[in-house]
Amino acid sequence: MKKTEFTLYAYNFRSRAERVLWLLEELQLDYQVIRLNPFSEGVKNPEILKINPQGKMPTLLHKDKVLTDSLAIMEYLVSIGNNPTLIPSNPDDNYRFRNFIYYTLTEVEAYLWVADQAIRLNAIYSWPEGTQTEAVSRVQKSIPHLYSFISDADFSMGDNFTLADIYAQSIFSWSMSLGLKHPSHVMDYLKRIESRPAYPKSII
Ligand SMILES: N[C@@H](CCC(=O)N[C@@H](CS)C(=O)NCC(=O)O)C(=O)O
Repeated sequence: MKKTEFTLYAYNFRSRAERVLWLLEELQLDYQVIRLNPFSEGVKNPEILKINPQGKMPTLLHKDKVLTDSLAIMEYLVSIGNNPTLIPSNPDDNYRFRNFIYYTLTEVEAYLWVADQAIRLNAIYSWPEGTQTEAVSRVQKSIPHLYSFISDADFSMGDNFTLADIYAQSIFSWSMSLGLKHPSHVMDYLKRIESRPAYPKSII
């Protein structure tokens, strides 16, 4: 049997691995997904630790390489893929793109992650009572800046679909799973990007 070029390890529930899955589809790369249960009785799955000692998902195997960290994996895939417009190259567009990514990473995702640690992953991360509420309220304060990137244009960066759209979908849907509501122009944008043919049917 022919070996696939990429193997994506993902959890059997929503995680940052879904970002990488979507990009593999956009780039029409040859891949397989292995979904694993991360824990059994509070102990990390040894199969995951064997592949990535951090025990984190996503983990992507390509040739002899073990790639980790969703955004770094996505940039790697763009660098070897066939669609360079996924990362804007001219200085102004690239600034807007980086501004979106870095702001989201530090001001929004960091708190979504703490909230999730305090809820879904509480067995391994023990946060004090009230952490979830505080983390969600910080997301509530920081996320409106992202709304200003969404307009009548098809995508967050204008006319081209970019990694920022995959990331935005991940962040907006993650925050909705924690009870946040978004304005109607953002919900319309989500419908628009989720209707792309490459949006994976198997996304969790
Ligand atoms: N910065 C990493 C974070 C990876 C990460 O923490 N993934 C979560 C799932 S979304 C995980 O594996 N959590 C298990 C743990 O923290 O032990 C990325 O963007 O890929």
